[in-house]
Amino acid sequence: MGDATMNRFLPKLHKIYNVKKSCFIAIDNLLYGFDNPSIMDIKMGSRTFLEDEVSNDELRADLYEKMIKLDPSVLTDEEKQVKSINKLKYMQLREQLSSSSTLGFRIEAFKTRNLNKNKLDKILNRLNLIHSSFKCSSFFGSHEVVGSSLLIIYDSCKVNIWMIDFAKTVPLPEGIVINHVSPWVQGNHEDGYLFGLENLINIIKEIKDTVVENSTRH
Ligand code: I3P
Repeated sequence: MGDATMNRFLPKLHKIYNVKKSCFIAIDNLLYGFDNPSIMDIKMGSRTFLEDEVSNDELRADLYEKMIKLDPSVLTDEEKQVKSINKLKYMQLREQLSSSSTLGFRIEAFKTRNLNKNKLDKILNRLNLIHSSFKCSSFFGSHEVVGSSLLIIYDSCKVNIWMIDFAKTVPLPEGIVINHVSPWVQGNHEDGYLFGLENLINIIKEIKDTVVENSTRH
Protein backbone atom coordinates (compact mmCIF):
# COMPACT_ATOMS: atom_id res chain seq x y z
CA MET A 1 0.00 0.00 0.00
CA GLY A 2 3.00 2.26 0.53
CA ASP A 3 3.89 2.29 -3.17
CA ALA A 4 2.11 5.31 -4.64
CA THR A 5 2.53 3.95 -8.20
CA MET A 6 0.64 0.77 -7.42
CA ASN A 7 -1.84 1.38 -4.61
CA ARG A 8 -4.66 2.38 -6.98
CA PHE A 9 -4.64 -1.22 -8.24
CA LEU A 10 -4.76 -2.81 -4.78
CA PRO A 11 -7.80 -3.35 -2.56
CA LYS A 12 -7.51 -1.17 0.53
CA LEU A 13 -6.28 -2.97 3.62
CA HIS A 14 -8.52 -2.09 6.58
CA LYS A 15 -7.36 -4.27 9.42
CA ILE A 16 -5.13 -7.17 10.39
CA TYR A 17 -6.50 -9.74 12.84
CA ASN A 18 -4.29 -12.25 14.62
CA VAL A 19 -6.32 -15.23 15.76
CA LYS A 20 -4.31 -17.95 17.51
CA LYS A 21 -1.51 -18.72 15.05
CA SER A 22 -3.34 -17.39 11.98
CA CYS A 23 -3.38 -13.93 10.52
CA PHE A 24 -6.45 -12.58 8.71
CA ILE A 25 -6.78 -9.37 6.73
CA ALA A 26 -9.87 -7.27 6.17
CA ILE A 27 -9.78 -5.65 2.73
CA ASP A 28 -12.23 -3.75 0.50
CA ASN A 29 -15.17 -5.76 -0.80
CA LEU A 30 -14.21 -5.58 -4.48
CA LEU A 31 -17.73 -6.58 -5.62
CA TYR A 32 -19.37 -3.67 -3.81
CA GLY A 33 -21.41 -1.51 -6.20
CA PHE A 34 -21.56 -4.13 -8.97
CA ASP A 35 -24.85 -5.63 -10.10
CA ASN A 36 -24.59 -9.42 -10.60
CA PRO A 37 -20.95 -9.09 -11.70
CA SER A 38 -18.91 -11.33 -13.96
CA ILE A 39 -15.59 -12.25 -12.39
CA MET A 40 -12.35 -13.79 -13.58
CA ASP A 41 -9.38 -14.75 -11.37
CA ILE A 42 -6.16 -15.00 -13.37
CA LYS A 43 -3.09 -16.39 -11.62
CA MET A 44 -0.09 -14.46 -12.92
CA GLY A 45 3.45 -15.61 -13.58
CA SER A 46 5.15 -18.63 -15.04
CA ARG A 47 6.45 -19.79 -11.64
CA THR A 48 3.83 -20.47 -8.98
CA PHE A 49 6.05 -21.66 -6.11
CA LEU A 50 8.73 -19.98 -4.04
CA GLU A 51 12.31 -21.15 -4.52
CA ASP A 52 12.27 -22.60 -0.94
CA GLU A 53 9.96 -25.28 -2.29
CA VAL A 54 12.89 -26.79 -4.21
CA SER A 55 14.42 -28.08 -0.97
CA ASN A 56 11.12 -29.33 0.49
CA ASP A 57 10.96 -33.06 -0.13
CA GLU A 58 7.88 -33.77 2.00
CA LEU A 59 5.64 -36.21 0.16
CA ARG A 60 1.94 -35.29 0.15
CA ALA A 61 -0.94 -37.67 -0.41
CA ASP A 62 -3.46 -34.79 -0.89
CA LEU A 63 -1.51 -33.39 -3.86
CA TYR A 64 -1.20 -36.88 -5.33
CA GLU A 65 -5.00 -37.25 -5.12
CA LYS A 66 -5.47 -33.89 -6.87
CA MET A 67 -3.02 -34.86 -9.62
CA ILE A 68 -4.74 -38.24 -10.15
CA LYS A 69 -7.91 -36.30 -10.99
CA LEU A 70 -6.09 -33.84 -13.26
CA ASP A 71 -3.85 -36.18 -15.25
CA PRO A 72 -2.67 -39.54 -13.84
CA SER A 73 -0.43 -40.13 -16.88
CA VAL A 74 2.13 -37.60 -15.59
CA LEU A 75 2.78 -39.58 -12.39
CA THR A 76 5.77 -41.89 -12.16
CA ASP A 77 5.53 -45.54 -11.06
CA GLU A 78 7.30 -44.62 -7.83
CA GLU A 79 4.78 -41.86 -7.06
CA LYS A 80 1.94 -44.29 -7.81
CA GLN A 81 3.47 -46.80 -5.42
CA VAL A 82 3.74 -44.36 -2.50
CA LYS A 83 0.53 -42.56 -3.54
CA SER A 84 2.09 -39.18 -2.82
CA ILE A 85 4.03 -36.42 -4.53
CA ASN A 86 6.08 -33.45 -3.34
CA LYS A 87 4.71 -29.92 -3.71
CA LEU A 88 7.40 -28.74 -6.14
CA LYS A 89 6.55 -31.54 -8.57
CA TYR A 90 2.80 -30.85 -8.16
CA MET A 91 3.17 -27.10 -8.73
CA GLN A 92 5.41 -27.62 -11.79
CA LEU A 93 2.98 -30.14 -13.26
CA ARG A 94 0.11 -27.67 -12.71
CA GLU A 95 2.16 -25.05 -14.58
CA GLN A 96 2.83 -27.45 -17.46
CA LEU A 97 -0.73 -28.76 -17.67
CA SER A 98 -2.11 -25.22 -17.75
CA SER A 99 -1.05 -22.10 -19.64
CA SER A 100 1.22 -20.87 -16.79
CA SER A 101 4.35 -22.35 -18.33
CA THR A 102 3.68 -21.25 -21.91
CA LEU A 103 1.83 -17.94 -21.43
CA GLY A 104 2.78 -16.89 -17.91
CA PHE A 105 -0.80 -16.83 -16.63
CA ARG A 106 -3.71 -19.18 -16.11
CA ILE A 107 -7.38 -18.68 -15.54
CA GLU A 108 -8.16 -20.12 -12.09
CA ALA A 109 -11.89 -19.43 -12.02
CA PHE A 110 -14.50 -17.42 -13.84
CA LYS A 111 -18.17 -16.61 -13.96
CA THR A 112 -18.79 -14.57 -17.03
CA ARG A 113 -21.45 -13.28 -19.38
CA ASN A 114 -21.48 -11.10 -22.48
CA LEU A 115 -18.29 -9.21 -23.11
CA ASN A 116 -18.61 -6.40 -25.63
CA LYS A 117 -15.98 -4.28 -27.33
CA ASN A 118 -16.53 -1.43 -24.93
CA LYS A 119 -15.68 -3.62 -21.92
CA LEU A 120 -12.66 -5.11 -23.68
CA ASP A 121 -11.38 -1.58 -24.28
CA LYS A 122 -11.72 -0.77 -20.58
CA ILE A 123 -10.05 -4.04 -19.57
CA LEU A 124 -7.16 -3.32 -21.95
CA ASN A 125 -6.75 0.24 -20.67
CA ARG A 126 -6.56 -0.93 -17.07
CA LEU A 127 -4.18 -3.82 -17.90
CA ASN A 128 -1.91 -1.45 -19.82
CA LEU A 129 -1.90 0.93 -16.85
CA ILE A 130 -1.04 -1.92 -14.47
CA HIS A 131 1.76 -2.94 -16.85
CA SER A 132 3.33 0.51 -17.14
CA SER A 133 2.98 1.21 -13.41
CA PHE A 134 4.43 -2.19 -12.45
CA LYS A 135 7.51 -1.44 -14.57
CA CYS A 136 8.09 1.83 -12.68
CA SER A 137 7.24 0.52 -9.24
CA SER A 138 10.05 0.37 -6.69
CA PHE A 139 8.09 -2.29 -4.77
CA PHE A 140 7.86 -4.64 -7.75
CA GLY A 141 11.43 -3.76 -8.70
CA SER A 142 12.54 -5.27 -5.40
CA HIS A 143 10.13 -8.21 -4.94
CA GLU A 144 9.34 -11.49 -6.66
CA VAL A 145 5.62 -11.87 -7.23
CA VAL A 146 4.54 -15.49 -7.06
CA GLY A 147 1.01 -16.91 -7.08
CA SER A 148 -0.56 -13.46 -7.29
CA SER A 149 -3.77 -12.90 -9.25
CA LEU A 150 -5.49 -10.26 -11.31
CA LEU A 151 -9.19 -10.11 -10.54
CA ILE A 152 -11.32 -8.79 -13.41
CA ILE A 153 -14.84 -7.71 -12.42
CA TYR A 154 -17.53 -6.22 -14.62
CA ASP A 155 -21.27 -5.75 -14.88
CA SER A 156 -23.36 -4.06 -17.54
CA CYS A 157 -22.02 -0.61 -16.59
CA LYS A 158 -18.63 -0.90 -14.93
CA VAL A 159 -15.30 -2.69 -15.29
CA ASN A 160 -12.47 -2.93 -12.79
CA ILE A 161 -9.29 -4.97 -12.34
CA TRP A 162 -7.45 -5.50 -9.06
CA MET A 163 -4.17 -7.05 -8.07
CA ILE A 164 -4.72 -9.57 -5.27
CA ASP A 165 -3.05 -12.45 -3.38
CA PHE A 166 0.36 -11.41 -2.17
CA ALA A 167 1.06 -14.22 0.29
CA LYS A 168 4.01 -15.33 -1.84
CA THR A 169 5.27 -11.87 -2.82
CA VAL A 170 8.63 -11.59 -1.09
CA PRO A 171 11.66 -9.27 -1.17
CA LEU A 172 14.41 -10.31 -3.55
CA PRO A 173 17.64 -11.45 -1.92
CA GLU A 174 20.33 -8.79 -1.88
CA GLY A 175 22.14 -8.44 -5.18
CA ILE A 176 19.40 -10.15 -7.23
CA VAL A 177 17.71 -8.13 -9.97
CA ILE A 178 14.84 -9.53 -12.02
CA ASN A 179 12.92 -8.30 -15.06
CA HIS A 180 9.72 -10.38 -14.41
CA VAL A 181 9.95 -11.63 -18.03
CA SER A 182 12.91 -14.03 -18.37
CA PRO A 183 12.42 -17.76 -17.81
CA TRP A 184 13.04 -19.07 -14.30
CA VAL A 185 16.12 -21.11 -13.49
CA GLN A 186 16.83 -21.99 -9.91
CA GLY A 187 18.47 -19.09 -8.14
CA ASN A 188 17.51 -16.30 -10.58
CA HIS A 189 14.17 -15.59 -8.80
CA GLU A 190 12.39 -14.66 -12.05
CA ASP A 191 8.61 -14.94 -11.68
CA GLY A 192 7.34 -14.28 -15.23
CA TYR A 193 4.70 -11.79 -14.04
CA LEU A 194 5.26 -9.27 -16.85
CA PHE A 195 5.72 -12.07 -19.40
CA GLY A 196 2.22 -13.20 -18.42
CA LEU A 197 0.77 -9.73 -18.37
CA GLU A 198 2.13 -8.96 -21.84
CA ASN A 199 0.67 -12.21 -23.23
CA LEU A 200 -2.66 -11.52 -21.54
CA ILE A 201 -2.81 -8.02 -23.06
CA ASN A 202 -1.96 -9.38 -26.53
CA ILE A 203 -4.58 -12.12 -26.31
CA ILE A 204 -7.30 -9.70 -25.18
CA LYS A 205 -6.31 -7.40 -28.06
CA GLU A 206 -6.77 -10.33 -30.47
CA ILE A 207 -10.18 -11.11 -28.96
CA LYS A 208 -11.17 -7.47 -29.32
CA ASP A 209 -10.12 -7.41 -32.98
CA THR A 210 -12.19 -10.55 -33.60
CA VAL A 211 -15.21 -8.99 -31.87
CA VAL A 212 -14.84 -5.83 -33.99
CA GLU A 213 -14.39 -7.87 -37.20
CA ASN A 214 -17.50 -9.98 -36.45
CA SER A 215 -19.62 -6.96 -35.60
CA THR A 216 -18.68 -5.15 -38.83
CA ARG A 217 -19.41 -8.31 -40.84
CA HIS A 218 -22.97 -8.67 -39.45
C1 I3P B 1 -2.96 -25.26 -5.03
C2 I3P B 1 -2.53 -23.88 -5.54
C3 I3P B 1 -2.24 -22.95 -4.36
C4 I3P B 1 -1.23 -23.58 -3.39
C5 I3P B 1 -1.72 -24.93 -2.90
C6 I3P B 1 -1.95 -25.88 -4.09
O1 I3P B 1 -3.11 -26.12 -6.15
O2 I3P B 1 -1.39 -23.97 -6.35
O3 I3P B 1 -1.70 -21.72 -4.88
O4 I3P B 1 -1.12 -22.78 -2.23
O5 I3P B 1 -0.73 -25.47 -2.06
O6 I3P B 1 -2.47 -27.10 -3.61
P1 I3P B 1 -4.46 -26.17 -7.03
O7 I3P B 1 -4.67 -24.80 -7.62
O8 I3P B 1 -4.19 -27.19 -8.07
O9 I3P B 1 -5.58 -26.57 -6.11
P2 I3P B 1 0.08 -21.78 -1.98
O10 I3P B 1 -0.06 -20.74 -3.07
O11 I3P B 1 -0.18 -21.22 -0.63
O12 I3P B 1 1.36 -22.51 -2.10
P3 I3P B 1 -1.08 -26.11 -0.62
O13 I3P B 1 -1.83 -27.38 -0.92
O14 I3P B 1 0.24 -26.32 0.04
O15 I3P B 1 -1.95 -25.10 0.12
